[in-house]
Amino acid sequence: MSKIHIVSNRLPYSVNHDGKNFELIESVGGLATGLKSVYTRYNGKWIGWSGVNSDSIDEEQRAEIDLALEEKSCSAVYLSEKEILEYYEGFSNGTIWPLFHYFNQYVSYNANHWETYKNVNQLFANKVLEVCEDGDTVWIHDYQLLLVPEMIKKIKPKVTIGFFLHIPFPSFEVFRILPWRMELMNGMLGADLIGFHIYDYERHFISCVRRLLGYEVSFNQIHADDRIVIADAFPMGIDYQKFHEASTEIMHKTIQERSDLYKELEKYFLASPDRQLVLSIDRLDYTKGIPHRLRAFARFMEKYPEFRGKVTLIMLAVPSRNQVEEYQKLKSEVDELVGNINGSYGDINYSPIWYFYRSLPFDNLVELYNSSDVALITPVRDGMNLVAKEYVASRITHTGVLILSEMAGVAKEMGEAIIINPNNEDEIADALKQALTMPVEEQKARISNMQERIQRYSVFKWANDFVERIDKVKTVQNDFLAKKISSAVYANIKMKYKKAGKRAIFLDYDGTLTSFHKNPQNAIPNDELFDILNKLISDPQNIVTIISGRDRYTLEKWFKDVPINLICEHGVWLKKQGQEWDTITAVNNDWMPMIRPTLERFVDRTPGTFIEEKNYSLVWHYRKAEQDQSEIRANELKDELRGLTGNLNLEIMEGSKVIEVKNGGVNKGIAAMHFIKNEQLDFIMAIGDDWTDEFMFKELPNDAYTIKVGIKHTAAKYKVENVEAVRSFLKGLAD
Ligand code: ADQ
Repeated sequence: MSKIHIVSNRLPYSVNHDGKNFELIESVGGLATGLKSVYTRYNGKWIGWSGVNSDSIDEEQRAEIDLALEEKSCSAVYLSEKEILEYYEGFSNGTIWPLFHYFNQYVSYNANHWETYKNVNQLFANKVLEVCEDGDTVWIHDYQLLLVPEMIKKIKPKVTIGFFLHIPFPSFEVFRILPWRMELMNGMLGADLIGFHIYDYERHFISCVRRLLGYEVSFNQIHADDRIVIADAFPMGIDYQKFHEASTEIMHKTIQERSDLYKELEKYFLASPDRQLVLSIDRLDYTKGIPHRLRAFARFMEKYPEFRGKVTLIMLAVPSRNQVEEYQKLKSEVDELVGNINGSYGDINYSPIWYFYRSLPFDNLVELYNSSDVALITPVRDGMNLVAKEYVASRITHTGVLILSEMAGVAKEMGEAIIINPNNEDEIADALKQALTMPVEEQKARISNMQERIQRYSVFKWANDFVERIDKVKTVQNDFLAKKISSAVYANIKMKYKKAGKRAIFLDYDGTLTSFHKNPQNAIPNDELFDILNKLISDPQNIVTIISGRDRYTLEKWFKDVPINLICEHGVWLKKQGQEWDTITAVNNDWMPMIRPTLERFVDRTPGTFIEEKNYSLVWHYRKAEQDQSEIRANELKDELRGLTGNLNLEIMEGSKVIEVKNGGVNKGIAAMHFIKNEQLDFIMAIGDDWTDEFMFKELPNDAYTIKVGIKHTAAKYKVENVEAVRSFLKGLAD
């Protein structure tokens, strides 16, 4: 069985090291638990940083740590103090983190940090390359390792790579700000499957791929140069049972068995039974909207004074990245706000806010989830937010209310929460009132619905889903590989070619013999192409035909010195060498004045597009236009045209960045068959790249060699990657 390896910035064990001795401490976080279930089941390794500063240990100590980690199937990357500072705190947390969370003002642009980020990503990739073999799968996590997929793929293309981003992927307008945007994009596209928490991030990523790299995308399949890459959404879950069971257990404990924290809470409740608790938990991070939340809580105290003395906000902030200046400033701001609010609304017996700046053991966390009437989770931007799910999972009585920011990925799944805009203090104040007075029946209905969903889609299901999807990506990719012309297939075609008495060869032009140009008039054949064609034509046994959607004047002009056959406008016009232009069906253009105004309207609305009028067709070109917009317009246009062309016997053809309307009853397949109908042929071959060529692939006899250029689905028997591959294939045949 092939293995699955996990790669993340941190290993699921941290190494506690006092300069002499060390111990391994297992991480009990949900992600670690979920992923451990994957790499242990599939016999893989977990590659990551152990948290040790490599400057502080010698070779011997490192070997000892490695050995201990080896027993846990972990393989450690070691980072020096400088690397930690520049790769982790610098580029990861000082550049990518703020930018991807839309905090442009905090983004640092430091070329040294970028260099170190690249180098450290290479260290991770090297470590992975040491442990993985062809056929294995590697699942890489998060924004610290965006370049690792490409680094692995380059060296070991037969390793399947999954990548999951735990934070938001920003819109193109934000992502484009980064000087290193291309490198990061290409880095990620080394993966075969790229996962995000929600569809919005996937959509942003795909739009960046289109705009920055110009790759075609159909649905969520990205047609990269040599591979299909799939982007998809996998909303991460939690270990639901763990929270639910721990909460049940805690509920059944006597007061004496409970923690000190709970005993304090109990005193508070006993003092006044109508008291209510609002809970907020996060890392102290500017993305979590903590100052906004505090101001909104003050607004609530102000607006609804009847709750003063009765409602307390327990605010838990886990210290985080406290070396970074923005985090230090945030800490001061939060300290000050808490002080102000407690000063303004508290008294000797009552503090509106209980503020804890520390991490808590799991049991305490569950106790808090269990005892709080409301969870107030208001990030200004958050990839997912697991605290929301943990709160819901811990509500074993099904009571409780979740107030949730619409800016958290989790809001997409939790429609039953009270959804707020974190910047709207008034709305949050009202939401608090609504939550604190919500009838129990309504609370139960809302919580139960959410519980059902997060129980089903746990972190284990999430991890399994991702792994299964990687397998499906392989199937899509293999569809291409299965048809790719191998050396054995090539040898066979060449042998049949040599033996054949008479041969017909149909070659599409744009995207097959030559690459696309923004301006189609610039896609002129070059000397290399003329050489190849002349070689093929010089063999009297060959009937070589260019079969294209182009108009006849252009092709005639370009190939006037080459004795080649031409089929133009998708089969409307045919010209055998030495003969005049001919057509196989009676076609007319009466329909053009009716259709043209529609196309003109689309040109007016879509900058960069234009109309080409061929003899028997009208074409709307959108290659030069802004990609996302023009694709939407193309769909609209097709839709409108379908309505208009119903009774006119017209065909709407979608080529590569063109929509063409032409007389029905003519296509490349019919034309090619017409061309060879009286010939005695031993070898037929057709090469083309877009779906107008599919007519040819379908119509030609079964024993024809039909070859698709590119990785899209096709009726052709074989595939080649690109124009260069077509040229070298034809050169090989003709030699
Ligand atoms: P985080 O930004 O860390 O994660 P979150 O998803 O809420 O945010 O996870 C926090 C975790 O820390 C929770 O499991 C919670 O129980 C724990 N925790 C919080 N406060 C604690 C405390 N005081 N003591 C102990 N434990 C505490 C990033 C992204 C998120 C994304 C996750 C997972 O920023 O958007 O949801 O990764 O992909």
